[in-house]
Amino acid sequence: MEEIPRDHPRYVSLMIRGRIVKGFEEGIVVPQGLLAHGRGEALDYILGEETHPPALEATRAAAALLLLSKHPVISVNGNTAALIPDEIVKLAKILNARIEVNLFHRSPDRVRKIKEFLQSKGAENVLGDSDLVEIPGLSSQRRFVSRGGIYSADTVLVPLEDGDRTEKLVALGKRVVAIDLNPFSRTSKVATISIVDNVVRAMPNLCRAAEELKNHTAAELEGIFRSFNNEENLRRMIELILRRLSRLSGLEELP
Ligand code: PTJ
Repeated sequence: MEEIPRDHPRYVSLMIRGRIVKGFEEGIVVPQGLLAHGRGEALDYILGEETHPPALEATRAAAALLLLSKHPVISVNGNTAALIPDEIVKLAKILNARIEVNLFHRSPDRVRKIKEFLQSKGAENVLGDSDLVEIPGLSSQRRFVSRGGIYSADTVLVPLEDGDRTEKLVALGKRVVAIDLNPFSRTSKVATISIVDNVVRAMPNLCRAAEELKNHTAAELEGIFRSFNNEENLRRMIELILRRLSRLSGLEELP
């Protein structure tokens, strides 16, 4: 990978871009994943490439919900495998959660590559390549899920998702935690908890929150989860974006 000067004003963003490109070269990320990443970058630019208080609150509520869950599953696609493999493995260990490779542009070869890549980072028992069943009513390739994984999960973490599946998972009675920089997306709107943040910041934060809340009682965790309102949280993120846009554009500050 080409060297990025440390003093470059966009050093972090370029390093992250490098991870996606490397993932693409290794057959983990699809070309469409590069486009999705660019969309994410544009939204993150508006957010100032930092985590905002509503996202941190959503992260804490998500940690509480995941700790309360009996059968949590972390769903992994090409982009998230390339961007945050260590955090996926770490969070799975903290939560005692399963990891499942679930792809929109599914091919047996990519599932295998992503599985092997996660195993090289210390993941155990990565699901997604056998004992598959179909999510009813879902036409995309994401419908193929593992019977012992997403299919029987009570809560599914979907970092960076494409919308169609979240609705179906919620309709099946599952709780969904989404990490998506787009607060207007269908995923963000229908998820139980949406963390509007970049996965590269949200996942380390989620690991920290889960570590911190791990020894809380179920009643305390319930309290944290129940006091969270996804619609209200998304509204605050959208207001924050509007304020930032008016400031960035030099227009009069919105009320
Ligand atoms: O690996 P596959 O085959 O499962 O395919 C993965 C992609 C990402 C190509 C697929 O899921 C897809 O097409 O996704 P979409 O519909 O482009 O949606 C991706 C969403 O993630 C968009 O709302 C982006 O704004 C958002 N996003 C992109 N990068 C990040 C992000 N959200 C959080 N952190 C990011 N780094």
